[in-house]
Amino acid sequence: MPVLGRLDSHARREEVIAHIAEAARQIRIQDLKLVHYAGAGHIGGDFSAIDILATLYGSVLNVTPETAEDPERDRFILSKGHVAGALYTTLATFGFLPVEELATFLKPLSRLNGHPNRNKVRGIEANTGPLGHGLPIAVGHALSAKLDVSRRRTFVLTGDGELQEGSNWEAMMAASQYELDRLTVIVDRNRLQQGATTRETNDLDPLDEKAAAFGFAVVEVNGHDHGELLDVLSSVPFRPGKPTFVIAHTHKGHPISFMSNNVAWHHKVPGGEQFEQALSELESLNPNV
Ligand SMILES: Cc1ncc(C[n+]2csc(CCOP(=O)(O)OP(=O)(O)O)c2C)c(N)n1
Ligand SMILES: [Mg+2]
Repeated sequence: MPVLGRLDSHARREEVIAHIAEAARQIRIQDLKLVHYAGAGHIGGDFSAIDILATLYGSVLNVTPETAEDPERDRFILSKGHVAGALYTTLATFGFLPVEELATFLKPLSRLNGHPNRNKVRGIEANTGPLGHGLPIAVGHALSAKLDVSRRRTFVLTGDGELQEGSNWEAMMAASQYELDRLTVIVDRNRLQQGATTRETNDLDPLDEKAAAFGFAVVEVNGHDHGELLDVLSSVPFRPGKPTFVIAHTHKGHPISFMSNNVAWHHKVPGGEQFEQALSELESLNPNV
């Protein structure tokens, strides 16, 4: 698999979108293999987040493998750390770690653990896994950027079930108090958590009104539409002095026919026939590549 680069704002929009779409397809293929061969993982949440990750690393984030230690790089924090597999496959696709290393996922002595570890893998900004920690860490990064009078931006991806953790709302109050308009919270709004819908568990709606009441500029996107994601994520902030809250409407397991929007695929592992079918569905997304 060729390593992909980041396309910047000088590239044509259609070219960038095609680049992101191909990256997302490659990431899903790698992620399917990763989960299948490891016999564990969170493929449903991986697949709902991958279009967002591909857009961020494919064009939006000002970070490459060469600038992964640059203090002025943009920061991305994966707060829903259970989808570490999606982050590793994204980082490998964009050259932060060798693609061959993905085969070590969850193996003894591998640095590709079930949750991301910033001390082990270049490009990972925070150790996450216990839900509700990434957004508070992101607020710290965004505040430090503001104190440095820096233009670096901070993006954090949370699950929607994860937003049931009160720590997020404390952090959001602080973000709004400090007017952290270079902070963007992206919510993977797939309406499913582990074993149940968010509505059955602890309903978040009206999420847009709640985030606005906490001082955020709120925008909603189709979290699988690369054009919409690109336009929104590259246009933040929308309101001077306000942090941004992007509600990305997604489906767990997207776009696999038998996984999409099915809560069983939170951490189910595709066996032989399911693996083959999912692989052929992904390969046929763009047979020319
Ligand atoms: C504090 C905490 N409680 C429970 C878990 C176990 N857990 C892992 S994923 C998950 C469901 C998360 O749902 P959501 O945030 O909606 O993620 P997604 O649907 O994107 O997979 C749970 C309960 C955890 N990682 N951390
Ligand atoms: Mg969810």
